[in-house]
Amino acid sequence: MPETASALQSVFSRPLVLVAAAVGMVLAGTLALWAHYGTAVFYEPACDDCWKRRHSEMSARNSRILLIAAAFLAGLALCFGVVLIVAGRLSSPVAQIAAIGGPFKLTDQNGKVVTEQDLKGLPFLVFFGFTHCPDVCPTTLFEVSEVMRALGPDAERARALFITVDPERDTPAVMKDYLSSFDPHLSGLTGDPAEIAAVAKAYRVYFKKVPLDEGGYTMDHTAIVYLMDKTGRFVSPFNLKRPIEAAAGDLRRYL
Ligand SMILES: [Cu+2]
Repeated sequence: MPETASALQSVFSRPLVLVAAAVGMVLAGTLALWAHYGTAVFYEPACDDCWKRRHSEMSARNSRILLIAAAFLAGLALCFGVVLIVAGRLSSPVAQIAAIGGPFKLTDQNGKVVTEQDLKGLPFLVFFGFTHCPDVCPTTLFEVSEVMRALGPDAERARALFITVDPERDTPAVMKDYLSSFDPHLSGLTGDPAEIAAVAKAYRVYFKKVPLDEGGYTMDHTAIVYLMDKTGRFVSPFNLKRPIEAAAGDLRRYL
């Protein structure tokens, strides 16, 4: 529910939506005015008989009120239609984010094959990176380790995945050595280039090999930590820039 509320909030905080709403309201008002003045001419009473005239004025007024109401409602409906269409188009990246994740088959730091089936029933964090990363990856893995540590015994019911985007260098043995400095609940996953490309695509992670002037290469990569629930569905990006206890509490909610 908080996700829905914040999604709505983000949609209605967009200037385009507000403009659409304003245009819709002006349109509604214009239609109502048109109904009031524009149609008056059709009901000009033919005045030869008093009773008849009074009767026709009454029905004309009723019709006009109905028309004004109808026009106003039509304008309002149009306004909301426009808002919904605009909001739908703007929030489609949210829908795309919701499609993050999916099946994968990779190898962990102990040489064991891991698939999404092994994570059924466990909420997990996913982070893509590489062991040669100078700062972002080690910092993130350190923070993830702190979160897992803060979970205490509950960490057994959660997982954290570190998936390499550099399978060429990050063999299971290299991953094992690298992860020995972090929390043991972290799984370091690698695979062949096709498997890595597939899992990165499923998680909408960008990565690219960048040659270095001094020789060798580094990797450019998306550095978002994803929170997935126990059914493997994407929940939200996981914010590590907050007190560890708060981050751990957030993960604990999905246990
Ligand atoms: Cu990195």
